Amino acid sequence: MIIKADVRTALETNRPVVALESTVIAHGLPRPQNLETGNKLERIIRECGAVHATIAMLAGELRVGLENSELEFLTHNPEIKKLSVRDLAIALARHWNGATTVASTIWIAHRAGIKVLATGGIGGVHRGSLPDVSADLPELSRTPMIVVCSGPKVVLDLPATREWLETHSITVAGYECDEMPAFYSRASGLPIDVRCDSPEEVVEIYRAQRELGLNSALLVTVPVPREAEVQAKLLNRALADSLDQAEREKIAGRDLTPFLLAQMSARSDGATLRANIALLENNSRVAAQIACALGR
Ligand code: PSU
Ligand code: MN
Repeated sequence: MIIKADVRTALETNRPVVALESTVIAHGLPRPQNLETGNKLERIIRECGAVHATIAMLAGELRVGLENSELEFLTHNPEIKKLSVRDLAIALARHWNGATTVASTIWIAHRAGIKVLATGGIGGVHRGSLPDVSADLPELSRTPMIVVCSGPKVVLDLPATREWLETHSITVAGYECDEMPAFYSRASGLPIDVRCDSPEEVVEIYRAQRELGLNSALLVTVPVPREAEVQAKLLNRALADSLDQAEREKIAGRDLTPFLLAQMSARSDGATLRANIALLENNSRVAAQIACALGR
């Protein structure tokens, strides 16, 4: 594992660090917004007084913290693989370049000693009867980190995903909200376990988890900023059409989530893309504030 010098120094001196995943940049957002967003998220974290550590695999090496040129490489290269935990060993053995999902990013970040990750929406239980369950979920159940997101992606089976989180003892906090947000939408009708109104309140619960010796993550769910929320009618229509399209084209496995996100954006005139970027920026800010509070 190669940890970038500024990240290593921050970890050694107990300064705040926020991990970022790279699949959202390489596969979740289109060009050129992906690179712009990647740079912006890093800048937001810096401006909040924390050190950013974007995680990826380059030429078979686990990388914690990237140079600008490396981030750019990830956003401009169609050959970049989407690596979940099951792929890490193959990528290492075969010297691949790949972007890491939430699952593989927290696997790496935790082993590097990082306590906070920011992302957009976590993976979960897909709709349909297969069942297709993201590796994000089991990894969250065994990784003691704070994961800041806007809930599971709305393309998923949200009630089933909420049940999975509960069964596997992943504590779900609502950040300044009373129900679990659903990615592009502030509402899901599904419960949170606890409401937190400040970074300090999040840190208290995280510390209590560690005191109890629990291994699961603290999922901090932050609603998309009001002005960027996608209106329910537009969202539901785009969603139904996108799900139909995926079924017609028999999209499955690792391609399903990126396909659905791209479809949603095309079918909403970019409204979902604007929401995705706004919530990523906001989540990065909240994650940095939590990382700073952890050090106090
Ligand atoms: N958040 C976003 N966009 C994304 C993702 C998260 O706003 O594209 C990525 C994360 O890397 C997450 C992955 O781990 O989508 C889930 O993919 P899957 O359903 O195949 O596990
Ligand atoms: Mn899957």
